Amino acid sequence: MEKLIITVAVTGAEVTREKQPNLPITPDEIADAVYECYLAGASIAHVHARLDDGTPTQSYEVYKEIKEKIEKKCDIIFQPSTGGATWHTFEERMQPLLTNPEMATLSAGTCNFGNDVFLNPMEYIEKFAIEMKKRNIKPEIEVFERGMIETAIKLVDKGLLNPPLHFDFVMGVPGAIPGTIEDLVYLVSKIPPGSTWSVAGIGRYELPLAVHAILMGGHVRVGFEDNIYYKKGELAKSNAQLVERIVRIAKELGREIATPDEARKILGIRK
Ligand code: KMH
Ligand code: ZN
Repeated sequence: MEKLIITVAVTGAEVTREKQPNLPITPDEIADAVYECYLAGASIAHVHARLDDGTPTQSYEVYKEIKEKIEKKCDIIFQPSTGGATWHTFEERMQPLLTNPEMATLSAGTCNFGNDVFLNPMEYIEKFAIEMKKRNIKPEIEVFERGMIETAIKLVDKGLLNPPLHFDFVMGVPGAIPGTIEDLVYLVSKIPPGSTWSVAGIGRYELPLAVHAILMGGHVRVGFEDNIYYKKGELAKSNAQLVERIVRIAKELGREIATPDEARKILGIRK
């Protein structure tokens, strides 16, 4: 089996310090948390920027600062979010692409997101894909519902995405696809041959889905964006603690961990 790519989603746009006191917020805190996760075995950093007061921002300047601070510490793959928070405008969501990252997220459809709506009409998806193609940024296609896989395939037909595609199944968001193993197996069965995939289970779904992904030959995303607990009733001490657990389990199950350069090779990213 391919080596395991571990993505860490250190901050997200929804979690607060009140809920998770160790949430990294400032560019320095985010870069330090990412570096700790890199040392633990993560090869991709999925990043959401925040203002110093914790408000999610899609500001080019803040993303650039975070990117530069991470690059000074290690060669982890920087993957900013084009999803932002549900209330960010399309124009704001575009801004992280201006930093020319190696990768970025591309959400492939609209869904309910708790009490909010995560809005991704075709026009947005196509414009993000065009911009990523222009800048040679590898899209990670975020799938919150099964139909989003079909949308990605349509973009391949239109020449806006180049296969092999890389999918991330975000499972267990209230209002979107549940975080069950059956749903994961179903999604994996529907992606084009030759694609790569990872799973980001939300909350209590994070660990069981990650373990199944390791066994199925997929890849794994963990971190405070998706889950703030180590186990029921016990907050995680850090993002790195969640990465370290995945590394231990993967090794026990016979999956070696990919370095950032090995992840680049698996995903077809040219540095
Ligand atoms: N915060 C969510 C509304 C992404 O990063 O691309 C969207 C999200 C997806 O987190
Ligand atoms: Zn995100």
